[in-house]
Amino acid sequence: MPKIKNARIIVTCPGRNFVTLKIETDQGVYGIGDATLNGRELAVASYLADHVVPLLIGRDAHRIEDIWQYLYKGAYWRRGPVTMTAIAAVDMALWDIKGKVAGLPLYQLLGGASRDGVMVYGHANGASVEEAVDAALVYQSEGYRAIRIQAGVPGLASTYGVSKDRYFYEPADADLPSENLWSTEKYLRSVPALFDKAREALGWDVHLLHDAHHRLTPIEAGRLGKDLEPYRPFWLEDAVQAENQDSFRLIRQHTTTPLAVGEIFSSIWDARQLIEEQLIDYIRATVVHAGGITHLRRIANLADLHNVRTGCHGATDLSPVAMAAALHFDLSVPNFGVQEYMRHTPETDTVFPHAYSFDRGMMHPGDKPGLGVEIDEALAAQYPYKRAYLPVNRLEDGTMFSW
Ligand code: GCO
Ligand code: MG
Repeated sequence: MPKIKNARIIVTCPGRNFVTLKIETDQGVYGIGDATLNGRELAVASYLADHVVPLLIGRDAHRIEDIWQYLYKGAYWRRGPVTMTAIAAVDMALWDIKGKVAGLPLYQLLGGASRDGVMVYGHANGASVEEAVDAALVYQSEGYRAIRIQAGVPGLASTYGVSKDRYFYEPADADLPSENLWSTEKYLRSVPALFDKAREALGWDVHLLHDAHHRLTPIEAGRLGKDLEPYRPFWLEDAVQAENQDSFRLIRQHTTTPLAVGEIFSSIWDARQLIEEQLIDYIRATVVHAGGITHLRRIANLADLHNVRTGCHGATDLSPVAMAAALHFDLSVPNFGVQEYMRHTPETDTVFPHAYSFDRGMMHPGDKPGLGVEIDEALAAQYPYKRAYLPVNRLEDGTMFSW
């Protein structure tokens, strides 16, 4: 059995910050895991280096479930994004090792492929409806079958989901948080027009998605869902803050627009009521922020019992290591829905050479043993950590609001 000999944390910034855990064994085989928590990267790096790595040395790398339980229960302090991201990184690296030892790609260890490929959605954004629709047309011409569409809100200087680059959205853009302004009234007025124009230009054979980024009240979300029903959106994401899971009951009473939530969830407990009461249609928890493959499988299994499908988060702050793990998971899980995919910069892709591929809107993790992704450490060292925060958001009268 391979014993864990050493574990190291690699922090690099090839265009944006990433934290990677590398676990080495006495048999030469090693594994890597993503530990990136956008805007709070060094907290996870320290949690791993100071509190987790000493616990790993000498353990049998094949005992993935036992190590997961040891790190979760053994900390006494349970859940939370920092802890669960650190556990996720260990979990991913151990699955990588197991796959390499078995000589099999990870999806084979998870039960094999349940489908031929993984449908992904890309991000189309624009300062105006016209620009956003133009960007969506580009995605459609590249073969995307699902497109998230966000447009600037008339009367607001900046809008969530809209960046300088229409094909590349990177929100963690400043050394100190940039401040955005928000008006729910202006936003709610603008979205139906966006969907109207998008359907007119793109037709009905493409899935359209939209993200409200936790900014509405349940009744406002119900109204937006209802207004969008004629355009048959694939989902309305993060309509409200999800700390209070009861909120979704109210939204459900008013709309048949499918609901997605969970990119900031760190454990099954954040989603339990939402899933068991069938208050959502897609669970967006990710392999990196929700405790790794081991825990995400548990969430997906619960979801499967209640007709909830997966729609994992896959923004650029999830490194290619997390992206690879997500694709193995997506290919194998029975109740897969869709996977978010935002292309990384060429710098990021060269620091993390990977086997996964994109072809006309579908992705595949590739057939390399383990995760099928590497980190070029010499290159990573050339990109030192650079502090970067996500923006914050205020109402027009200055009230602090959800970003
Ligand atoms: C999405 C997300 C992202 C997040 C970002 C935070 O749906 O892709 O909302 O854009 O805001 O990943 O780190
Ligand atoms: Mg989102």
